[in-house]
Order: sequence, then C-alpha cells, then structure tokens
Amino acid sequence: MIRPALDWQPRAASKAYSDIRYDFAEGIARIVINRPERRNAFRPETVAQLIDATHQAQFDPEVGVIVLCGAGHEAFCSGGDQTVRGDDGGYHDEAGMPHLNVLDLQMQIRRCPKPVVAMVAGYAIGGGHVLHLVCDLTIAADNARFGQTGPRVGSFDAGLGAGLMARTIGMKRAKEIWLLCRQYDAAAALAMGLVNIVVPLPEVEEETVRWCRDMLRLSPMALRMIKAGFNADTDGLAGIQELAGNATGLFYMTEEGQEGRNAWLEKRPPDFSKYRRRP
Ligand code: S0N
Repeated sequence: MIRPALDWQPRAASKAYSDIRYDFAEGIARIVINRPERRNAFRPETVAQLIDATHQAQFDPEVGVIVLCGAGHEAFCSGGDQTVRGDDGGYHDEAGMPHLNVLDLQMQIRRCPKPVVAMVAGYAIGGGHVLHLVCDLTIAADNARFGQTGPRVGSFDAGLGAGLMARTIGMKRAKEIWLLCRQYDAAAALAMGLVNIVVPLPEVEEETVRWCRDMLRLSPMALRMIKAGFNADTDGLAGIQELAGNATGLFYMTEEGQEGRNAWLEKRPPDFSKYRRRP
C-alpha cells in the first residue's frame, strides 16, 4: 500500500467529478484518475474532468505544483477505455459522441505553466503511458510497468506519443516500445530515462511530495520559463508562443514596457531614451 504523505483535502470542484478526484495540500494539487475497476482507463468524461481539474489547478494561486496519479496501486492509467471505443473515430461519451479529447489534455499539461508530476504506481499503458510521458517529471513506484499497446489493440499515437517519446529516450528505444508492444518494469524504465526515480511502492507519495516541496521552494517564474523553454522546439510555433507569452508578461512588468502603455494613455509620444540598449 502507498503511505499517505499529506492530509489531502478535496477542492470544491471535486464534488462535480465522477471519474476523478481533485485534492489539495501544502501548495500541491493532486489529480487522481479514479476508475480502479478499469485500471484507471479513461473515457471522454474522465478526460473532460481531468482537463477541468488541470484548469482549476493552473488558475489557483495557492497551487505551485500539480501531481497526476491513479487511484490505488495497481495502475496509473491503462489508456483509453476500450469498452466505449466506437467505430466512428473516437471514444463515445454518454451521448454517443466520439472523442479523442486526451490529445487536448496532453497539450494542456505541456502548456500549463506549473510543473506537472506523474506519480506512477502499477501500469502506465497505452494512452496512460503517453500521459506520464507528457508530464514534466515521473516518480515511479517499484511495481510500475510501462508500455504501449496500440499496434496490438488497433490504435497508435503518432503525435507526442511517438515524437516526444523519441526525444525523451531516443529514437531506437521509442521505436522498440511502439513496434514490439512489450512491457517494461520500473528498473528498465529508469535505465532508459523514461522516469526520474524509482522508489518502493509504500514510499512513492512521500518521494513525490519531497520533489514537489523542492520545486515549491524555487522561483515560480523561473520554473515557468524553463518549462516553456524545454517544450518550445517540440511544440513548434505553439511552443514558441507559450515561451513568448511568458516573455511578454515579464516585459509588461518593466518600466520600459509600461512607458509605451502610459504614453499612449496620456496621448504623448513614448520616451524610451532612458532605457539602455543592452549588448
Ligand atoms: C493494464 C493491463 C496490463 C492490466 O492487466 P491486469 O492487471 O491483468 O488487469 P485486467 O484484468 O486486464 O484489467 C482489470 C479490469 O480493468 C479492465 N481494463 C483494463 N484496461 C482497460 C482499458 N484500457 N479499457 C477498458 N477496460 C480496461 C479490464 O477489462 C478488467 O475488467 P473486467 O475484470 O471487468 O474484465 C491490462 O488491463 C491491459 O492491457 N489493458 C488494456 C491496455 C490498452 O490496450 N489500452 C488502450 C491503448 N490505447 C489507448 O490508450 C489509446 C489512447 C487514445 O485515446 C489515443 C490517443 C491518441 C491517438 C490515438 C488514440 C487511440 O484511440 O488509439
């Protein structure tokens, strides 16, 4: 069993969630995929709730770090719920509409300016494996097992699931994972750089909280900028936009930036003469 490390308190939004839990403690938001009877497979409603909770955490000034995990110790997430996968291009919600909304969640995690940590106990498989991959850090329990199943179950994630994996662990390894659909234990995942650390299962939450506390002591702006920087090239112009948006936000905080706005509001020409042209 996993030893609890904090006194997690449900956040208000949690009441509206059927498939996830959303808790908070000490500056950390914890988002839990709560479908253990399906090894935490996600259906469209699960993903919609994950997107909502991630949004809540991003905009909550008390939150500095977000932890994503699965309920129980048998699975982080086993990917898309195959029982609701339709024949018309996606996973069906309760109204019968097909979705691949986990792709939106993947991008949201990458664009979120706060660090997102995957805490993986048990299986991280298929789309669940890609979910831990898109998180900034992965703390794995020693019972964790990783792998893709797409080519076996008739699917593939040729986006971040392929490209980001290759950038994370190298092209040959990434191709091996996708082309053979094998499973890898926690030690193998650590050896190939797929996770940051492996700890005994009971300690996985304590270790995750330790890493979160370390980040909570650091500059939020520096973490925000470096995360955007890491993602910029992989995410192309959208990644550069994220980095550039942060730079614009910083510029707005300077006197030089404010002089342009003030001059316009005061209907006078801007005077930038006192601002140095830096080498
Ligand atoms: C995770 C595994 C290895 C666990 O094995 P274990 O411990 O032996 O448990 P089981 O007895 O197999 O499972 C327990 C119960 O949970 C149900 N269940 C498990 N996984 C799923 C699932 N993914 N969907 C629905 N139900 C699941 C079992 O059925 C069982 O319930 P009962 O007892 O009632 O039968 C093992 O369970 C396993 O291999 N699971 C399947 C893993 C898998 O293939 N996942 C899907 C992979 N594909 C995706 O995730 C696609 C993601 C996606 O949306 C996407 C994204 C981008 C681009 C494309 C796609 C796309 O759609 O392809």
